[in-house]
Amino acid sequence: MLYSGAGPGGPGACADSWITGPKTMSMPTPIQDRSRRRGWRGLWRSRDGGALIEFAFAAPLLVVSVAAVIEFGMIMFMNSLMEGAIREASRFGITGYAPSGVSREQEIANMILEGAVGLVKPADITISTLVYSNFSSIGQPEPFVDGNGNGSFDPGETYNDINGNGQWDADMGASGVGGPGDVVVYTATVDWSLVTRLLDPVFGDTGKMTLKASTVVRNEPYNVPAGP
Ligand SMILES: [Ca+2]
Ligand SMILES: [Ca+2]
Repeated sequence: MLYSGAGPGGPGACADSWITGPKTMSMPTPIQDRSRRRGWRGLWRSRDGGALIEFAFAAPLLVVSVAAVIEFGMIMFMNSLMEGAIREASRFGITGYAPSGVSREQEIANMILEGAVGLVKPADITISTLVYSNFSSIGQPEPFVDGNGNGSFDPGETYNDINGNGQWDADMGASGVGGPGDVVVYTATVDWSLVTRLLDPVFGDTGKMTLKASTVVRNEPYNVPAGP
């Protein structure tokens, strides 16, 4: 027993009071404190191996978490860029204005590509525009006479070629950016390459995912002559 109340110091005295005389317990001196820290340090040293093993288990999770933050941050940033770019391009498109030497379609494509601020190669961006006469026609099939009554269009059945491309289409939208008063759907599809490739098991071995931004506008009646 290190401490006893039965020595000459009486109850509450320390064991070393047998040598130094009676005294009560007090705060450790700086020397005693350093000595204790060395002891604790030795104890910690003995646990270094355990800490390394714990870190070895935690490190992959930490790296994947950081990669996920980077990937989702970049995806959200890219989505935001493309939505802004396509809104800007559509606002230009509704005016009917075409700069000298550049078609409206090319100018709209240029604006969307510039909106990507070089984060995506032009080859990885697909821009499409579909033109409709009104909003309710968006995504609707061209009307047809269902001769065999099976509920779907079959070759040989009569149809109304709304978009004038010489064939029946499940979506009657026409190509181009439309004329005055037309409804136009702008869509930009980005073949986005992941930055770290650490999340390939989630997104697929190609390390790519598809991002899409879309907007619908009606063109201004820009060919209508101004009134008196
Ligand atoms: Ca049919
Ligand atoms: Ca057609």
